[in-house]
Amino acid sequence: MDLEIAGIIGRFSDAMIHGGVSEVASLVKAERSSVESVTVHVAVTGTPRVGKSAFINSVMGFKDGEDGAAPTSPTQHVTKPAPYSRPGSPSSVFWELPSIRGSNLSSSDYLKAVEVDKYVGFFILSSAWFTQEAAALASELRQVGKQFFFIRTKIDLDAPGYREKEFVEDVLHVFTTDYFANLDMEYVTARFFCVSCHHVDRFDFLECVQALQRNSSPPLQKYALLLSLYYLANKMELKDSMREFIPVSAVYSCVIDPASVEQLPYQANVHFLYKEIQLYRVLFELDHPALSKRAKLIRRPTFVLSDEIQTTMARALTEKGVSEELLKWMKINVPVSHRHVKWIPFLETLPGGKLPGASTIRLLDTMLEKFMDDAYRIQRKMVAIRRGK
Ligand SMILES: Nc1nc2c(ncn2[C@@H]2O[C@H](COP(=O)(O)OP(=O)(O)OP(=O)(O)O)[C@@H](O)[C@H]2O)c(=O)[nH]1
Ligand SMILES: [Mg+2]
Repeated sequence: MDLEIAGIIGRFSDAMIHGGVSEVASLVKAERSSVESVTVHVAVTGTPRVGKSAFINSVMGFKDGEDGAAPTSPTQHVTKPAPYSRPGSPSSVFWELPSIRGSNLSSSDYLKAVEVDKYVGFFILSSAWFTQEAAALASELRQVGKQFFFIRTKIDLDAPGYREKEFVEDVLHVFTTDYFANLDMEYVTARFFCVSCHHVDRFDFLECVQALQRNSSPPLQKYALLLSLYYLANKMELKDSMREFIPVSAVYSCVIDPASVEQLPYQANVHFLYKEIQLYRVLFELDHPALSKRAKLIRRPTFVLSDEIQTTMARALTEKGVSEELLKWMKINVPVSHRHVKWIPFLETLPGGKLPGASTIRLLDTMLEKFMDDAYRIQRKMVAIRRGK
């Protein structure tokens, strides 16, 4: 699926005209599996021992030495790109690239050797000042149209004034002393972040991953990055990206194995909707494993966070609850949001008219909105506890 909404609606409408509901059913399955099969590749490079492996491990949530983690001992640096992904979540792969120092390759030959086209973006790491090699690489990346970020690592060790202008200019000094025609200080500073791989929740760690997610294109790659690294994502951006898919899920519920539901005047695939809402709950970290992991970070029992959840479906999700919500949205009959209005003409062609699709869209849209509010309440609670309130 290319996420070009007009294109998707066009394909659905054509399928309905030429093959009816069964053709729409095959298409909706194909569109979903094409989304699920997207893999996004991200490159992590820099000079030796700057923390490339540790950075990847922190993004993936690996502990040092854990199965699948990138090795961080001095004897184990990579000589060719090495891929890492989270078990069960292969849609984003972070590659540790060989050091940019000592290869005797020009920047463009280095990028050719590591297959630059494969990656959606590059993180260029340094644990001190950025060097000539890093700047030349960035210059080349800009020329070939790849996004990149400068990451100053190990900030926990020695940078009390890391947000100060003097510090930033010192670390990025090479850009002012050497001539990089397509990289001025303003451009470079906008892509500069300070991280500690031992503190994912401090300094700029979240910001640098979110910048990658926000600036990735095409939209399908952005969507895959947001979903696979949901625990680092900006929740508003995650929600906005997922909202685009809601009508496709509503169509799925209407045409793939729909069944009768008590009191509902149309058939729906309640089990599918239940799984969909369960996924929302995981992505907004409202499920029990996520809550208890976060509660441990603030040294509190899990209920301190779960008590912040106000949405019934986030607290206790059941298929019966999904059926009741569907019934509720069918009765209320509120129009779909502005964003989804374009789908109405197509939904009207489905069995039972627009009501089944439209009320399912409203249900899923409301769940996303409410789950995000719950996620923010939990976030605020954690901040308050950390501040000792
Ligand atoms: N304090 C601190 N130490 C770090 C940080 N990142 C990495 N390290 C340490 O720095 C050392 C090198 O980290 P690696 O992740 O192996 O660095 P690398 O760039 O992959 O190294 P090579 O692959 O050998 O070039 C390890 O001992 C890490 O534990 C950080 O943000 N803070
Ligand atoms: Mg390494």
